Amino acid sequence: MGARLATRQLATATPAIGAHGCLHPEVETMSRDELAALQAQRLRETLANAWQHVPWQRSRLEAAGLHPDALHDAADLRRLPFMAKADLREHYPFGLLARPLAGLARIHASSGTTGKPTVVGYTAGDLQCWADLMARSMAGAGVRPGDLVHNAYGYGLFTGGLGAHAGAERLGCPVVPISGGGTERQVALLVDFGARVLCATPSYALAIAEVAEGLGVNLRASRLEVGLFGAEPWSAAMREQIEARLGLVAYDVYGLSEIMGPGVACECECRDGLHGWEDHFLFELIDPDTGTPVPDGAAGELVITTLTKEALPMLRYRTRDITRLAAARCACGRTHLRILRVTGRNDDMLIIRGVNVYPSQIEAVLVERPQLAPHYQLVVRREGVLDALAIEIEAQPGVEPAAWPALARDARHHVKSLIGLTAEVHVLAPGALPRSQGKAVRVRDLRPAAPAGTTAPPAGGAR
Ligand code: DLL
Repeated sequence: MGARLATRQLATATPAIGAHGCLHPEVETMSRDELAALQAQRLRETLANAWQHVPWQRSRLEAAGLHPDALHDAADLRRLPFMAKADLREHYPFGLLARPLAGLARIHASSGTTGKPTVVGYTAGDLQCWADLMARSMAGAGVRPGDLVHNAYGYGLFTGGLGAHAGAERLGCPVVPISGGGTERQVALLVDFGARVLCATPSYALAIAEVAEGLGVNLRASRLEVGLFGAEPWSAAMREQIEARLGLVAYDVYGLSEIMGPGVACECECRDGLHGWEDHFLFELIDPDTGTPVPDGAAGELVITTLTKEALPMLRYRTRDITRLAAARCACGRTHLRILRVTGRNDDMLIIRGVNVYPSQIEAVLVERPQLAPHYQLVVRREGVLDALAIEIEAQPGVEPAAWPALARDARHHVKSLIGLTAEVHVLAPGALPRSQGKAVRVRDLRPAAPAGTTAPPAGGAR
């Protein structure tokens, strides 16, 4: 009995955390040259895996003249055309997997709002890598072994719940696997169990704050200290709101099911961009119109190649996410590049009377107005040949209805002067708009048929 317990203790040994929360300091602070060599080596292995096991990938590689053995460095990959979500849909459900079903340990999917879901598969080794990277991400954000993690990301086909869960366990943290929803119960358990860490979408974190306030519960006085928020765009102003109302430090975590799930990139304590884990992924930033690399520091669409995925090697996947990259070494000492805040998806961009705008840009302007609540929706209509935008936003509780029209005029003025966009603003009663339990729906597109590429319903998924 004693011997068995001793073995079990060895198997679950608490991970050691280095300076600045580095869980894998030898990798996180590796020199750029070492990182490039590791990437080239892993890229060759990834190409070989795709070549041998995925006929569609092999024909792409052959057409590009890219034999895995001939690959010199990561730059050679630029000869290969991009791949997109449509490629996964076309090979639905399992056509791009490099392993037979029996060789998989798990399947996830993101449902989208139209058509077939995007299906992704993981080997046992893939799940281990994912747990390691999520644990690395959490450690960098200040989570420590033994911290109680309240995980309000949805469990199920969505990668958020199980991804954060496995990362927390890998870090040696007990997890409350509460999933999304049942917000009053979430508030009660946050208080009773005393979690130090909250994992949720930013919009759901706000919904939790709001319900707590309505119940007269002060979560600022709870033991919450760290929040890991992601899965949807959120502005700096939204971060301030969440921090003020929940009494924690909020970190941004990024990921997507096609590539892995949460933990592809995460902020460290410097909160100056999200470290993209370059020992497992190759990042490129392209002009979404031309497909060519953008100049250093410019905004573009993130393209990701997996370097260690066994079940689903992804080669030059267009994420549709718009961001900037920072290559300079971060003050924390990590050498992996930083992905700056993802402002939105290419396909969420609205073009209103010639002005290109992401919902998160509008959010940034609205959330700064103290008498408005951070609950809003953008409604797009067709008026004649032009698109028109209406912003629906709630007043803060306690603000007299008589003051709403003036608030609406003020918000309209700031949206016009800061973004250059003319929009009607409707201030609504507190609680008038639906609350999310996962990803918030920010755009209601009421146009008869949206022209391709201008806008689309938000990237969906089981939340
Ligand atoms: O949202 C994975 C995830 C779960 C990430 C939990 C972080 C936390 P999908 O459902 O496949 O996967 O959606 C991926 O969500 O392409 C982005 O458009 C958006 N997204 C994810 N994280 C962020 C973020 C998960 N931190 C899509 N900021 C991505 C902005 C984000 N957008």
